[in-house]
Amino acid sequence: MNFIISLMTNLVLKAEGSWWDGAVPPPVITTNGSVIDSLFMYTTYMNIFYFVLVCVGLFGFPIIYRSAKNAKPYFTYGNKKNHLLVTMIIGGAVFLSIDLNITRMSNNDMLNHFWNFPDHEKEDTVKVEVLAQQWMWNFRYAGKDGVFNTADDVLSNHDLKIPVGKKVEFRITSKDVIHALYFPNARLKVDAIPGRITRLWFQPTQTGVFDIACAEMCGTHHYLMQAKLTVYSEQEYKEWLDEAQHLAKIGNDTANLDNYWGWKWEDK
Ligand SMILES: [Cu+2]
Repeated sequence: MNFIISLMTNLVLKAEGSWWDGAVPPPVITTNGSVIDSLFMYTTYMNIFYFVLVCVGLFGFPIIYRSAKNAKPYFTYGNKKNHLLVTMIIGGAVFLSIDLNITRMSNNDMLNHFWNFPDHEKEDTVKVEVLAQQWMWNFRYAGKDGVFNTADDVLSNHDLKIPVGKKVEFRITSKDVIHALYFPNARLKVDAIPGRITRLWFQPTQTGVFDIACAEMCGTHHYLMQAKLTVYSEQEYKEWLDEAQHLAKIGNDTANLDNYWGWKWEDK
């Protein structure tokens, strides 16, 4: 469905590039983003299958029962036992093969991938705290001491840097209204809600620069909440982090309380 909607939107709005560009989602750059694509493709193919079936009936029956071959019309209310049975079988097949099966697939994806958060004690992971505000994305790394909301934290706006191959967990909140942190290339988004901490994680598989957006209409300048995601090689990331930590140490205004918007990261 997503595929068809974006194809239609692109045909109507004539977005940049070829008409096909808007119909295909941006490349997946994470270990498990492709499960979302599979879900969309499955839904699309099943819809096409039943659409073709409906068309066969819609155009086939008028031809089979045309007046030239059936001079005497046959009247029916369609309420005989076998009519009801056929209706129930078709309805049941749609329900089982589309609704129930995509519910099963999404549930599996949730449990096996998206809610299967990394264990920070056992694995070498990256932790990032995120504060959304009208209209900016603030990112925070714990710094050398490994503790969030201290003077040596690395802070950045609209610019997120992570290493390739490592699991990255984000904990997100908002300063004002509801926003939504959206990584199109990871096929992930989660709401940023004032007074609550939400979270998501992914593991990038390739380096490069990608988009981050706000996926919640959060006010007049909602469109300004675009940020940049840079996936570095491990070496590049290490060099960047060393430099950023050095700059944080000499540059962070430790007296400015606005800089302490972070919180204690707790693993249950
Ligand atoms: Cu926003």
